[in-house]
Amino acid sequence: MEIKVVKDILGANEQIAQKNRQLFDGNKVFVANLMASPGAGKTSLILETIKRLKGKTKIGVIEGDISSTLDAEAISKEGVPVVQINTGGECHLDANMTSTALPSVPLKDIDLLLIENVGNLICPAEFTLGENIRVLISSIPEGDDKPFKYPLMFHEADAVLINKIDLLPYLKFDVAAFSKAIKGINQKAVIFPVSCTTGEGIDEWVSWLLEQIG
Ligand SMILES: Nc1nc2c(ncn2[C@@H]2O[C@H](COP(=O)(O)OP(=O)(O)OP(=O)(O)O)[C@@H](O)[C@H]2O)c(=O)[nH]1
Ligand SMILES: [Mg+2]
Repeated sequence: MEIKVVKDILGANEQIAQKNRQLFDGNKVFVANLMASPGAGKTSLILETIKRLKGKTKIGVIEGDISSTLDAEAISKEGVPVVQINTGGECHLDANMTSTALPSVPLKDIDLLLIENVGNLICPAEFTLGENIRVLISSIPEGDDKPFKYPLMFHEADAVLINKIDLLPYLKFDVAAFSKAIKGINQKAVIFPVSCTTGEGIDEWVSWLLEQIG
């Protein structure tokens, strides 16, 4: 019985996600769903991406958090349209929450919508939002065993960013072993070691993102 309920929820989510996708496609907006643990660097990556694409690509942002508008305030300072979704306890965004935010997103005026999901390595992987790509941000302090512990998240990702590589001299993290573990779960995932602090690897990520937008 429990499994059936979960399937129904996910089926209903998928239907709304398809409607969101039609709206995105109709407005020629490319959408990236950014997923990660709390503090991995989702907002930092969005800020770095905005800086690199200023004057080239018109960006909008949806910020998903259980509570607060802190991340939305940081994005807003960059002069980018941003809408905050407070889930009020839910550990992920879903397609319905996203659709509720869309009337406040200027879809006609943007080319790229970056959606920061709620910080969590489990639930966000289950709920599509209507996005074109799913991006997972892992970070060095989390440890290199995460692909084994949270395989669904790694399986679902089109790209995996390994953030905070500036901390590699101080923490035990085997980038080669981590990358091999990801490839064992998901051969198609593109992997980018980056640092939002030093900027290393960010240009490579942004070039890839622009290629996806086409
Ligand atoms: N050393 C280092 N710190 C970083 C890097 N990227 C982000 N941080 C720091 O990590 C902390 C969390 O970064 P955020 O961008 O807020 O992370 P987040 O994933 O958006 O966090 P939540 O929205 O709370 O889930 C901040 O103190 C950042 O300054 C990095 O590349 N290197
Ligand atoms: Mg954030």
